[in-house]
Amino acid sequence: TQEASSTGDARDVPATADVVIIGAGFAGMYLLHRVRDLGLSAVTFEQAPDVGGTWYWNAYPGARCDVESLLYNYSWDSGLRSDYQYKWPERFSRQPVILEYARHVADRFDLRRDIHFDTRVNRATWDEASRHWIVETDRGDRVRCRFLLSAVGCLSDSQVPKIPGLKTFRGDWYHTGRWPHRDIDFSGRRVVQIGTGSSGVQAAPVIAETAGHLTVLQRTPQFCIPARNAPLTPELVDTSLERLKDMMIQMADRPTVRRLWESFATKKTFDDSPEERQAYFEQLWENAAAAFPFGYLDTMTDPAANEEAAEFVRGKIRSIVQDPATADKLLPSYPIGTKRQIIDTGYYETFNRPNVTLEDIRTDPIERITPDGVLLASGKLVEADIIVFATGFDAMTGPIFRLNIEGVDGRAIQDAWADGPQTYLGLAVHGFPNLFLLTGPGSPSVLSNVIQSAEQHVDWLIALLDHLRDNGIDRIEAEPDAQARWTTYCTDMANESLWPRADSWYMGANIPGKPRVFMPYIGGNALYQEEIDEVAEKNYEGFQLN
Ligand code: N01
Repeated sequence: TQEASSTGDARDVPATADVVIIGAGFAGMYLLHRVRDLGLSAVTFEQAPDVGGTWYWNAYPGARCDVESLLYNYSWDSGLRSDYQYKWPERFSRQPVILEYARHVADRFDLRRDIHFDTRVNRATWDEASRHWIVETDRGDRVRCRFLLSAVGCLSDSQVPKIPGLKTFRGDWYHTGRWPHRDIDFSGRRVVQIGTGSSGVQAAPVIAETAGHLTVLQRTPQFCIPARNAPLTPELVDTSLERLKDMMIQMADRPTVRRLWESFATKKTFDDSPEERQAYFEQLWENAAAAFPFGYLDTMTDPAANEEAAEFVRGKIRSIVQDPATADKLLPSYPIGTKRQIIDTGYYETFNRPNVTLEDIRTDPIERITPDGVLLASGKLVEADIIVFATGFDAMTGPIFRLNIEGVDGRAIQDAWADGPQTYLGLAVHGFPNLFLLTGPGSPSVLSNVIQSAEQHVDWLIALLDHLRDNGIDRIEAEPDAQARWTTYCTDMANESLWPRADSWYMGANIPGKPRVFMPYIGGNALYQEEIDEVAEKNYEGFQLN
């Protein structure tokens, strides 16, 4: 029995609930399902008009997943998984296909009745006296809850860079992470695309197919490995399932694995002769997709080994791109694998098209946007009818800060994290009792199959909520020492690798003024599972419960 919200609208948002969940992407949907099973009342707020999270917003041309379809879906319901097994049309699913799957799940498990769409949480305040969170939304809702569970994702705060003059632009502009759900007609139009991360690398080849002219403005060249996407015939599904099952067993059977990259490789780069290495890199180029930088044990730790892999890919770029000056501009110099590894379909080939131009804005930066296009520092005006911003996100912390969370003594999470995110297990934050972050900083999230990471977090959290209820505990908070140890552990682990050496969004380097801290946990899901299980087994060691 729930009283009606005093300030809410006619949408019937309850004024109290055991749990408020923020976000109805893959983490939020599973969480809602499990919370309900536990018999707790839940209110879910979702800023989009539909479920799906990132797969709702990133509807740009060419958007698709870089994890294989047969793995990029929920594993918690065997019926759901087997029903879908033969339905995935391609090895790597397109955005609309994944969104359709999310919708199917919402309907199949009747999730929508507890989700309030088109509603953004814009404030959450801890009330110590009652041990409740008070959650407020942009629609005037106000809900008191015992537990606040954030499932806002890591890449949901899209960033349009502050380039002077955008308001004067006469054409249309779009950000890949907030793409409209309607067809954008590029035919015959002059398109300027800013940004060459995963989104830009996927969008450019598709936009180029119909655009009159596409100019790609590139700040940092990227290493891309062919995705080798293919239609999933029933035969291919069967062989892929066997292959993926073997891979999982192999990974689970290696108890010495302590780091993500050790899951995939068995030998070091210089164990092989140059000829063997070349042959092995060729094999990885054909088959490894996003696992390319994990082909050898030391690619992510030894600069000389990394350079071997990097130079192999640079050789491929030189051989694919016909114009040597353009090929030269496309050659990356950061250690391969230290930015999110991109897998592509025809990205480098796109620059062989007569209607595509590449501009290096590292040497000739953007000065401003004019009514007619993008003006570069050299005085060159790149004329545009449409500008596509593929400029990424304020990753991991951005979506959490937008919630305006105030913990004990009214302290804002932005202040607590002024020097970078600090968490215990990537799940909890000292000073913010009864708040849990799914797939956030300090957890494997963006360095894993994130659906699997979300399930891992949900399962652990549900067991915790059950334990708290059984033991009559209504307040749980990470201890400061445990949080400091976890944060140092994550940083030290990252520093064993080359990851922190790139200017990546993992490091906060894409956002001016953001602290440079490596945010994800690099140990991989298997090690992480052991660690969070151990904490639970030791009666939630590192947490204060009362
Ligand atoms: O964003 P990004 P994204 N002026 O930050 C450039 C996931 N994802 O949306 O590298 C000019 O990677 C920026 O340049 P630089 C995936 O985890 C997955 O592409 O900072 N340029 C870069 O080129 C991915 O990593 C999938 O120098 C500016 C680009 O914009 C993450 O989302 C698909 C600029 C941004 O690249 C983010 O990818 C899509 C400025 N002011 C996304 N600011 C798949 O599953 C930024 N840039 C396949």
